Amino acid sequence: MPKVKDPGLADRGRLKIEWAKAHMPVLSIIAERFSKERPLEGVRIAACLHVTKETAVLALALKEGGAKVCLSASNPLSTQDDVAAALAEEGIDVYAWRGMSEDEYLEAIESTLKCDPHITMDDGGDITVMAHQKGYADRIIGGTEETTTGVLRIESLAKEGILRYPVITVNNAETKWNFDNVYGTGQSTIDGILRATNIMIAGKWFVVAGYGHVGRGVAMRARGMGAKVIVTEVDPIRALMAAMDGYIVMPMKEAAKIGDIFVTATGNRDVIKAEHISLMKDGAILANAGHFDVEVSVKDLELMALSRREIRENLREYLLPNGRRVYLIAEGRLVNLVAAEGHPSEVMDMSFSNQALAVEHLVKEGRSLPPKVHPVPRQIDEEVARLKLRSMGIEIDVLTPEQEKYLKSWRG
Ligand code: 9W4
Repeated sequence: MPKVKDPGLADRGRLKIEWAKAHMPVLSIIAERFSKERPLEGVRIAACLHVTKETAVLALALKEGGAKVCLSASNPLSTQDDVAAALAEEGIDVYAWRGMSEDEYLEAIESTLKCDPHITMDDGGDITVMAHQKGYADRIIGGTEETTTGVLRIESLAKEGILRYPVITVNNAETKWNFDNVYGTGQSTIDGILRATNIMIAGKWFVVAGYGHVGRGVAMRARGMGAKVIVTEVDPIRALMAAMDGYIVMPMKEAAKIGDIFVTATGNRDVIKAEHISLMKDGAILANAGHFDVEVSVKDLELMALSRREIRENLREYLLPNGRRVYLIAEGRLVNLVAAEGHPSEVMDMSFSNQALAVEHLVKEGRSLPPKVHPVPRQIDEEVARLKLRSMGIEIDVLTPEQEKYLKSWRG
């Protein structure tokens, strides 16, 4: 029996799902093909994913393909209760509500394993690990994993020699991580800052700490909105790339004195701490788009501040001993998830299309794959890109036979 917060929210959830689907053309094409070909007829899938409108489009696509889908949340705080209610009405076995306890969270995952799945779909590794710990693994044909963290955990199962079924790492598909990190996080980080503050970006000094994929996306979008963008880095090669992309590069101790808005995207801790905060201008705004909540030292802010106030939702003011005020968005947690809605549907379209096609691949080939971590097959990755281009009305060239021959000759 599905378990959601309030079945009465289903109508609102259905509208959200409809809106997401309208912006997920690739997954829609796949769903249509699935409904004709029914490649997942009789397949039971236990999925542990963030219960969002985009995940709903994926779950319904799998159902169109003939699968029975059991779904639990992959974070106790990320469930959209209206979406969960709508999915329950659509015949998905959902066990998810926002604010569930840690015990309820684990019970929900186990409930989906009790559906006796052929396939697991994971976001963070929890269901894959539990399937192995609780003796469900032997009946499972294969699994997929959506994130870097999950891939690392599953690789460590493989290294210890205890992984019992093949897992496809959707995270490492080109059409997933390139687009998630740069364009998804880039846009949704700006979105989170705007929702939390409603400030104007144009003309501001915008400091981006870290010039990996996320930093690059954030810097690009901040510049596009008219900010003067400064990048800080510790890696000389990345710093050079930022400089040649036209950004101003300097150490955080210098940037701290200039910035109006600071976004961290380094994957490391204490990137902004007391020594920087004490240099900042009155009104400086801090946000984190990197890992967990460690990049901005909230501890330092709390220790330094004479007082603090909640100014708006997700915006806290700290009054410093020097009389200046600095503002922290979403307690230093991921600004794009807490203050906005994560990646836009158009970006999830690609990662979830990889998921759907990876499941189809596992159903066909999984029994002959060794119990290892496997990349998404290149044809699937390219198919997703091709369908996305087509949905955007973009055509590309194809190699002539002479060009193919020429390439082969010099490649040897
Ligand atoms: N969401 C999340 C996590 C924690 C959290 C304290 C109030 C990730 C990927 C996708 O992790 C996700 N904590 C919150 S809100 C919140 C939200 N708090 C903490 O105070 C609120 C998450 C994948 N994804 C997209 O990006 C878009 N559609 C998707 O499925 C979703 C959610």
